[in-house]
Amino acid sequence: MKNIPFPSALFQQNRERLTKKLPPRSISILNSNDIMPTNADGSMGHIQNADLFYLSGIHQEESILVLAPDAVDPTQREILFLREPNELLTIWEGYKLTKEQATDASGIKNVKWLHEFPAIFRMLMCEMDHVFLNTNEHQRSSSPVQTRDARFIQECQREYPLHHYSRLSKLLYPLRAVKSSFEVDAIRAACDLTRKGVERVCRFVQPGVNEAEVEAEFAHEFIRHKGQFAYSPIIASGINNCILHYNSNDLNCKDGDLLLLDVGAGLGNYASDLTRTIPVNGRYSQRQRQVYDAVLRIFRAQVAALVPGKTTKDLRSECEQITAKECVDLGLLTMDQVKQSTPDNLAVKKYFMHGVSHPIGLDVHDATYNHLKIEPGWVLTVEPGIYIQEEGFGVRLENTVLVTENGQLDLMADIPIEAEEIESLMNS
Ligand SMILES: [Mn+2]
Repeated sequence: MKNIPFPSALFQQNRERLTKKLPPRSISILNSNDIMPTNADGSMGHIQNADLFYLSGIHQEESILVLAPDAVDPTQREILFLREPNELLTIWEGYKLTKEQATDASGIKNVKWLHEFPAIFRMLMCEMDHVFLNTNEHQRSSSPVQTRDARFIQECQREYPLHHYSRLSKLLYPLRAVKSSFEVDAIRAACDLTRKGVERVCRFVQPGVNEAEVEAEFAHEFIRHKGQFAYSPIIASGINNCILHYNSNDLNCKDGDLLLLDVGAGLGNYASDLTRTIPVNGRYSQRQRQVYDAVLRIFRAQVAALVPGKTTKDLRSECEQITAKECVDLGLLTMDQVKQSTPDNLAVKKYFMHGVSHPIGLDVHDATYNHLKIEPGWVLTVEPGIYIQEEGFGVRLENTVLVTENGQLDLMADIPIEAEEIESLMNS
């Protein structure tokens, strides 16, 4: 990932917001993500821990952030520990941050090298009572691999068993959900890059192109603007429309088929998330258009439904209700089937089986808890769909939307979504 600079004020502000929620004599410790190995001497690219980045703006591996707002020595209240650069490291791995650069990026004045961590940490632990440690609490996270934070939790609790331990995520996730103006601008820039990709692809697609070529068009547009895919793109033509997480992206697009594009650009550390379903030959068939317009109506209704006070679960059940009605109008379900639905056995799930909104920001599926209620400043996706296996196609539409005090701001409002707009772009 290419580093897009943010003002250090963003991270300073984030630390202040967290500090206000901490009880007296607290210490919080956050670790970088590991660089994951592949085979032989290979490794994957480094993806920074989003919580550490949120509080420091630091991209580098093996970094540790320590926050102890009540430390007796005022210089110890915010400390960043980094790998010490040396000539060998620079030759093999490239440039590592100097202390001055780390201060510029983070606003943290006290930057130390990693070898100084144990002694300073011990001193602070002896002063503090409450320890806040970082965990990944996304409900669908299922990695068997232990993170650096998880290893640290074990070491820390073994070394200091009588401290009072708490989960930092409980405090941090509600903060991360409410985006600052810096963050909204960053997400908006990612959305704008997604727009460039969509426009390019709509002009490119025609019968016979391969899904892989379509993916490459997006990649070209994203990478030349210093962005990347925010997540593995789904480029799914024909019946693959109905496979929710299809990502083999290697079939030829056939005349008469629909092509589902679930693709978002990431820029700096921020993500965007979009889905469009376009006709391979540039014109929707009558039936495709019927389904498309139904999904677009649901989309419009669900954007308007993004109001403070609701949970994403509330949004999902509202969406299920209106999707069920549209499925009746499309002849997919009968009124009786809809009426006989029970919460555990919704008829509409045959055609719409996923959630309609998730928060987005540093992560595509951003840090959240199900019980959190939407507040102004949240950025969420809106992504209804109708998937008709028996007719061999599905339609999903998705934009990234900001919730404001008095409504919603669709950050992708300028990306074509009406069927006619898509057709005219494809035929231009
Ligand atoms: Mn999404």
